[in-house]
Amino acid sequence: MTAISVAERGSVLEKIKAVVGPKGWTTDPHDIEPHLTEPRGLYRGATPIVVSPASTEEVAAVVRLCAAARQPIVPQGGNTGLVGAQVPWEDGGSIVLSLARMNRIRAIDPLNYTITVEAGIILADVQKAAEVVDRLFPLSLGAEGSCRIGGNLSTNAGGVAVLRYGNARDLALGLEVVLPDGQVWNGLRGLRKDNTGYDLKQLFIGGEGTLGIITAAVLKLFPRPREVETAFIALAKVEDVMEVFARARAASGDQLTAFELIPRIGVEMTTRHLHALTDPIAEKHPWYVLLEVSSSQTSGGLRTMLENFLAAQMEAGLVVDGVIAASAAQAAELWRIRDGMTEAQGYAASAAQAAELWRIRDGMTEAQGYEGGSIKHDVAVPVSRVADFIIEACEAVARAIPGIRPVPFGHVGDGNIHFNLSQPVGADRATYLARWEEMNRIVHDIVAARNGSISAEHGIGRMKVEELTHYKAKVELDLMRKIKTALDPNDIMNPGKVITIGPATSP
Ligand code: FAD
Ligand code: 2HG
Ligand code: ZN
Repeated sequence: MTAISVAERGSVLEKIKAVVGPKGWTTDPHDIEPHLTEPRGLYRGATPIVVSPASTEEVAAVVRLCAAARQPIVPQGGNTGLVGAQVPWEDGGSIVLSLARMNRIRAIDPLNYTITVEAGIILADVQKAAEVVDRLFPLSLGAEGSCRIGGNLSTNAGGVAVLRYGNARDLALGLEVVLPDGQVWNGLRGLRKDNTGYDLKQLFIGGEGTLGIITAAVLKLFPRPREVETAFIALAKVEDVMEVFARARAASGDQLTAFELIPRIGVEMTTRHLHALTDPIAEKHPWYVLLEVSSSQTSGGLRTMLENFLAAQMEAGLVVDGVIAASAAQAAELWRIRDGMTEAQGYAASAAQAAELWRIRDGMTEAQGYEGGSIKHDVAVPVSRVADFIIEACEAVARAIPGIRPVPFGHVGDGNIHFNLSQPVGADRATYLARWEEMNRIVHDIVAARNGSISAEHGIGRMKVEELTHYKAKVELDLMRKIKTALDPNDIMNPGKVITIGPATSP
């Protein structure tokens, strides 16, 4: 990491404190702690200070000071990222810049179907604000109560409605960004059409804080759905899952909003660990899909369409059982199973629990850590290859570690499989997790053979930096490095994450 002397650091920290005022910084170890760990207990960093500016001007002033002193910065939103990108390095050389205090709605324009928000607003609060003006902000994911828009954009978050509305990249019309030299780029345009040169906002979306700090965004809104129908269906074979998906798309027109795969082991894990959750279908089946259709019209035909569709699939032998939610409350219960998948596999639900997870990490037993160690893969393959990927990858990992428990789940309608691998029952967690890279290679090779992606929606962070260099073409890596070097020549923005630009910057 860029060298900076102790005296220089002390001086820059004092200047930063003066810029943001007493409410805008903390060096208290207790207050800093939640910013250092990530909730699976995989990484724990260090920092001398967490800075929380209250305005774009304050962010810019902080960045200018850091640029002058070559002081590395780690931008942080809700700290729910799953690849360690938001966690500072262990050497304590970076400051954490939290956007949490920048959580205002700057404007809402129902006629233009847009909302302009500061980067620190929590995703669920954007959804609620849209609802108030009878609009929908469709980005939706399990962490929506704590992740923040700047983090969603910086990771190009996906979630459960990509099928219908696209990912974060598709939902942003304009950005305001503080660049690594402290200049502010005001690109807050609410335009659907704007071909005035390179689409610069796309560099920062998915940039994981390595190219600049997003301080505000203009986001797209949509008509509110008037009818929503949710079904939980059971299937015998994963090949049938994808056949049902193709048929559901055709049968529902453009009304399929979500198509989420859950394996039997996922239902067992969530019902075992999440409070008051029960199996929605009495019989056990190998695969389930949580399927949602929605319409902004109120013709009342959606439920009949879904019932007829499922009856036809049962007749065809593809769907073996299923329930359609009778109320919004029942639908929410079904979604709790889906959204609880991450927690049940060992993700702490709160900062306090995360800290505890870290403390007990090495000696963790199955009971303490829900299902014990979980080796993660967030991969994408063409939708037509989802089933054969799952079958081949399950066989391959079982050959390597007998008793391993694959938990393939998620947004298969987008070709995105969270191919997570829970440790064999009774295995030692640390010994199991030590095989992370070996498992990654097995799974990612199978993905690469299908022209897939080793990170569908969570990003690269620090977890997949090496893996990226293994699978991306040199020409693509070189382009990424050129962009990083052009925008951030001193490598102060989240250094060492996503792409490294030289030995001097490799932590
Ligand atoms: P953080 O974790 O704080 O940061 C993530 C990255 O963005 C870091 O690189 C950070 O430096 C950078 N960053 C944050 N704010 C800014 C900013 N203002 N400017 C520049 N850089 C910034 N992800 C999905 O895509 N789909 C899912 O379905 C999904 N489900 C999840 C479910 C659970 C239970 C959990 C815990 C996580 C899930 N995630 C999912 C991952 C995570 O929620 C997303 O990546 C989210 O978008 C991160 O937002 P955050 O505010 O927590 O960002
Ligand atoms: C989800 O879809 C998230 O629930 C998290 O992307 C996936 O836990 C995971 O690996
Ligand atoms: Zn996901």
